[in-house]
Amino acid sequence: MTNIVGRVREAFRGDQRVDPDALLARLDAVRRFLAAVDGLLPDGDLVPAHTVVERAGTRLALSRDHTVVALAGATGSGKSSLFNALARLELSPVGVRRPTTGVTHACVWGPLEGATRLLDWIGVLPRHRFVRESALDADDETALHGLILLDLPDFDSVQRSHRLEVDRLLGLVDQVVWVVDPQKYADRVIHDSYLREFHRHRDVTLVVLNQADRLPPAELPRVLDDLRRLLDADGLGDVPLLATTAIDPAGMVGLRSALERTVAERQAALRRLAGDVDAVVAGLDELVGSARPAGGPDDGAVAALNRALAGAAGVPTVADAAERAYRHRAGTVTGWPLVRGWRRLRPDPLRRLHLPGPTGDRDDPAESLVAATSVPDPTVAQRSALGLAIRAVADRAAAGLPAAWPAAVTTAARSRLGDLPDALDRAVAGTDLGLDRRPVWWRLVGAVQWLVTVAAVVGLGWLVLGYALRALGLPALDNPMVGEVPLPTVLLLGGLLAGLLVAALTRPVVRWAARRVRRRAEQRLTVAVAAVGGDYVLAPVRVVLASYAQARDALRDAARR
Ligand SMILES: Nc1nc2c(ncn2[C@@H]2O[C@H](COP(=O)(O)OP(=O)(O)OP(=O)(O)O)[C@@H](O)[C@H]2O)c(=O)[nH]1
Ligand SMILES: [Mg+2]
Repeated sequence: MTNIVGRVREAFRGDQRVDPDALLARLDAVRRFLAAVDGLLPDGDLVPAHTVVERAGTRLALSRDHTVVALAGATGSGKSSLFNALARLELSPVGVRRPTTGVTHACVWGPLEGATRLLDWIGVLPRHRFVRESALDADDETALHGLILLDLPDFDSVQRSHRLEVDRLLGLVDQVVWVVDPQKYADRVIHDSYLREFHRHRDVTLVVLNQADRLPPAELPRVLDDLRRLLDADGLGDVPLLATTAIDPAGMVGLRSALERTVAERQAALRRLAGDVDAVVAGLDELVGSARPAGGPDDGAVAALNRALAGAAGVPTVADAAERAYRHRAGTVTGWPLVRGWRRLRPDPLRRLHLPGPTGDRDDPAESLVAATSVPDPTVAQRSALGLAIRAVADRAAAGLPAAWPAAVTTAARSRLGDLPDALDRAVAGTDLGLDRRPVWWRLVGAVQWLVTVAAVVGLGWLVLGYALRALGLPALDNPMVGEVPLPTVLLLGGLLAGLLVAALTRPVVRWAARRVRRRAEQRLTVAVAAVGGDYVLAPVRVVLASYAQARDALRDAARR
């Protein structure tokens, strides 16, 4: 399984330019990802992605000509002093009482108008916004045109509101200048809570060791080396590290030219957002991974599901009834005519289940609308077998997917469980069991039975008439002879024997045909029931698997720098 984060890291280059269109495409991929997983993954895990999409959309829609740079650091490190030194004006009060700066101050190089909406979004109060554009020194400052410098409160503040303000702004600004001083540069708070967290934004990160003048010149390289080592451990090995002295213009040259480069490149906003997308992708990687799901559950699990559905739908019961109905109906047509009527009085096995009777209709025409059969409800065992089969389908379909997905697949597989009984009932009721038409051979046999019965009745009548005439002393009938036996006797006995013989010969044929009917009914019902399983169990599962594939592809696109 290739790790997306790994690929992001590989693709990462500190000085790589970020193409705005490529960034927009990545953001679009994050949006597609969010759409694909909507309702499938826990909302809480998706907050950072939603935030980045929303924030990036707004930032890119606002001024791209401005670069928002924040001075962040511990109290007393000299943020406000650097801010004032860069502005060459005393804009943000510098004090001895700590913390001094409680609200963010902003200085805009160039006209304020273009920056106003950006500052509104960032949330700097109008009375703390300053403009650095003086006719006197306009030329000196042109290199910084487009810069919006923010002097942040202290992030290690005793004031909780300061920390919250800093955390909020660090999520919005384009570039951060971390200000440390010789005393506190190794503080754990700055490294553990802030710098380390910023490792994905190292191409918009700059670290300055301020108050360099407080160190003996020989000490400075040693402190810088030590700081560099700490930055390496924070994952910020390649970020620029400068020494500054806020109280001496000469000590500001390095920082000023670094900011001039940043402003000239106009890349900071794009790089920051690209870093945000990297962070989001890395956070989502575990949720989605890169497993390629099967197109659906395997054949074995589907076959087991279909068997369980057939059991729950009463397919064996209906197939059995179809076999008995065939025998019953054949009997009413091919049986000995004198007992047919009695047979007809017995209920048709299929009609007892409220399935189509001999004429293909139902007892009550209204029933066909609701298609409710009287097939017995599934037993507890059948229900639990169905539950297990659905679970197995979900498990097999979700095999190999990252943790959050199997639950989503199982939920999808069970999502229409409540509708399943009615759907199965409708499927059974709507299946043509192949019993609508009476086979021609039934009628032929029925006609033969009538013929031989009529012969027997004629023979009987003839004999009775002969006896009656003889009893009354009237002249006897002249019975024609068939060999040695009188014709009426031949008709009576022959008719009866022939009837029995036809019945005896027909019975095994009917049994054989009834078994075929049963098998055919079983096949057709199984197909109908499997279609219900496809619609009500497999289709929702496939939707989740398709969403997974879309999410995975979208995340892969979002990871592409
Ligand atoms: N010697 C020397 N002192 C400095 C330097 N930078 C700042 N200071 C002093 O350090 C103290 C704190 O400076 P600030 O600029 O208020 O520090 P801050 O980071 O803004 O502090 P908070 O607003 O409380 O977060 C002040 O007394 C400054 O004069 C520097 O480069 N060299
Ligand atoms: Mg300050």
